[in-house]
Amino acid sequence: MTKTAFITGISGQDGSYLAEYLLELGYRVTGIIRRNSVAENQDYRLSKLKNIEVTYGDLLDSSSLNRALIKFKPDEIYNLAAQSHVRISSEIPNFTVQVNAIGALNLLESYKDNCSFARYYQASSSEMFGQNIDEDGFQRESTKMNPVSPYGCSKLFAYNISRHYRNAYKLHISNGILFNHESPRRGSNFVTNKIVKGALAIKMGKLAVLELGNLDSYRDWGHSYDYVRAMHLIINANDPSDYVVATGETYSVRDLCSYVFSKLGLDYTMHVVQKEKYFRPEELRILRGDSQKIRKDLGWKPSYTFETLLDEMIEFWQVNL
Ligand code: F7E
Repeated sequence: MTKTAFITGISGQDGSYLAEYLLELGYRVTGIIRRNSVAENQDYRLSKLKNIEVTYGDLLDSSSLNRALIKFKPDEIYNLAAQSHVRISSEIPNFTVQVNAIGALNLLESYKDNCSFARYYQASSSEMFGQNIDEDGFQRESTKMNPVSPYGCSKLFAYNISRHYRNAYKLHISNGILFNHESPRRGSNFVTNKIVKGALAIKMGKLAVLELGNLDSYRDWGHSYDYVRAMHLIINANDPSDYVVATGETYSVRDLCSYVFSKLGLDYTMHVVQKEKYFRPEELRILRGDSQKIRKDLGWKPSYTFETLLDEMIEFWQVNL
């Protein structure tokens, strides 16, 4: 029988990859999109997907969530919607917490009341770990969480309340603790796409210098396509649980600049300047995930490396910039 998936954040990077992947698997794919004053911005990542059903809705509008879940009767619910930019979360902390924390609670309530037969996936984040790192240099499911941004704090609330609903109401609710994941569909104000587009603009003579923030933070970067496959494995596991999804490799922003600029025959040290405005009030220094649990239990592994991810992004923007 055809399964129905319901995705919040369906018009985002992960939502659009997940929608595509589930359509390929034969799912009926549904979701909510927020009203945006510029209509073209609402669903440009979905423009090639013909068979999805979306309705207007918002995590902060419980009535819209109730209506959508009653209408679509999903078997699987993926909560991917969020204010997902960490630095910007310090500029709009209240909004970030409303959407990411209270919004997650609203969706859990609507799910519990209207379709508790479904399975539920909460998009949790490695930002929840903050500076904590185990002695071997990795973060894993058991690592203590101590977030250092409004974004990280809001995600930690959503993570904990999801676990509480799982235990209290015996619901099939799982968290994916996803480390950074990128693609050509990444927003241009996240560092990977900003560097790729910036380096290409410099190469074409359209930009003089690229302004960045901290070049010495380390991140574990994977590809969004690999990570939405992980979401689907997690929601379909026999028992609900929480899983780290990561490559296990870590690189600095400086390494990222060096790779991308040299691919274009440029020396990044000649073109990159650091600007105070792109630094965070409290920087998370290093992320490196141990994803043994999902690899062993669910057979997941990433298909992209740091290099193939960036090569794909460079090739995409070479054609589309
Ligand atoms: O920053 C540094 C910045 O904004 C990565 C989100 O998906 O992953 C993402 O959060 C690093 C940070 O991602 C600039 O300080 C330097 O150390 O690409 P980002 P993020 O903050 O790690 C986690 C797992 C999530 O859950 C989030 O939703 O790059 N950096 N210069 C810069 N970052 C930006 N954005 N812009 C710069 O100019």
